[in-house]
Amino acid sequence: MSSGCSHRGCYAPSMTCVRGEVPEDCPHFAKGAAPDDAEVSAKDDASAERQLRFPWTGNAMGPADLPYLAGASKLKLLTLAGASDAGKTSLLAAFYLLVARGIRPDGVEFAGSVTLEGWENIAGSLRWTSASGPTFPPHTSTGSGRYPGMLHLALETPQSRCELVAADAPGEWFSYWASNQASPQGAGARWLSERTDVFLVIADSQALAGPDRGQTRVALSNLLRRIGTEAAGRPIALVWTKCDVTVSPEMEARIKDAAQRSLGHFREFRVSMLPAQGEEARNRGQGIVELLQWILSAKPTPVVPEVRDDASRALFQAFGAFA
Ligand SMILES: Nc1nc2c(ncn2[C@@H]2O[C@H](COP(=O)(O)OP(=O)(O)O)[C@@H](O)[C@H]2O)c(=O)[nH]1
Ligand SMILES: [Mg+2]
Repeated sequence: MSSGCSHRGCYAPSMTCVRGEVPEDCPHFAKGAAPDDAEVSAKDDASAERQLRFPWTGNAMGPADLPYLAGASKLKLLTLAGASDAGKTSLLAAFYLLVARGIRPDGVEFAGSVTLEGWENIAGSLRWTSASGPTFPPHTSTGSGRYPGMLHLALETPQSRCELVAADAPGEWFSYWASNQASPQGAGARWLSERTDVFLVIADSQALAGPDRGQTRVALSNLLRRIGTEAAGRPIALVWTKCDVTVSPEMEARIKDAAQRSLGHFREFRVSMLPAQGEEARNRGQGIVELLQWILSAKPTPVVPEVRDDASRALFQAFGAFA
């Protein structure tokens, strides 16, 4: 999203003006446009002076765009936390493709999206056909951004409407954040962790079965520990991606044990873009609809305050109650 406006947080003319003005009438917009551009566009736009603009572009959203959706209803922000190449973008693309093709949890209906172009960008290359398996999306690069691209999907469920916003963040952010909460390179992961409603921690079966499995296990354990300290009762699922690849029972037990110690309460899912062995349908993968169903219904659990048998603290609390 390039900005032609000098006002902070305003992305006019690609989106509506944050001050509610027609951009051409806004002093910030005039200041923001480079003189050459301004002259050229003045000539070019002479006929189509005032275009119709929307508060969204269709592509992935940034944080500045969230208030537009948040104003309409309660958002559910979903974070896929996992290493690079763990299968995060493929999983998101799979949600979109299945919903678009009517393969959805019972009673759930597609109710719109303001980021259809963003979904198409990641899903275009997952190209599932009934005859052949998937090809995969391009790598999500770290770039210089501090904020993730977010994709929106409105779903009507039997209980209520859910405005799901999924963050497709680069895996590198989570690696930095897992080893150092204050890491500048992990700022994007920190931003997400502060705001997210549902965490998916991604366990890459292929990496956990491969030659670098030891390193992958340590990185995943660090990530589980970090999320465990930050989650504060928010729902978490441990998602084994690429479950078409078999992980050794010892490795699986060690990861589950790490998750148990770090997270306490969590759900577990297995997903793959490939069909289960012997299954005919090659265009729906495995476990994806079940995971989406859980995401839609997941709710935070109230955190019970730690009871400490500490006399001086009790005295302070008693004093606080009177003060
Ligand atoms: N075998 C297998 N490989 C997968 C699956 N999903 C993704 N991959 C592979 O993992 C690579 C990285 O996937 P991607 O979704 O880009 O990972 P991200 O970096 O976490 O977003 C892809 O290019 C595929 O080769 C799966 O379900 N099964
Ligand atoms: Mg990616």
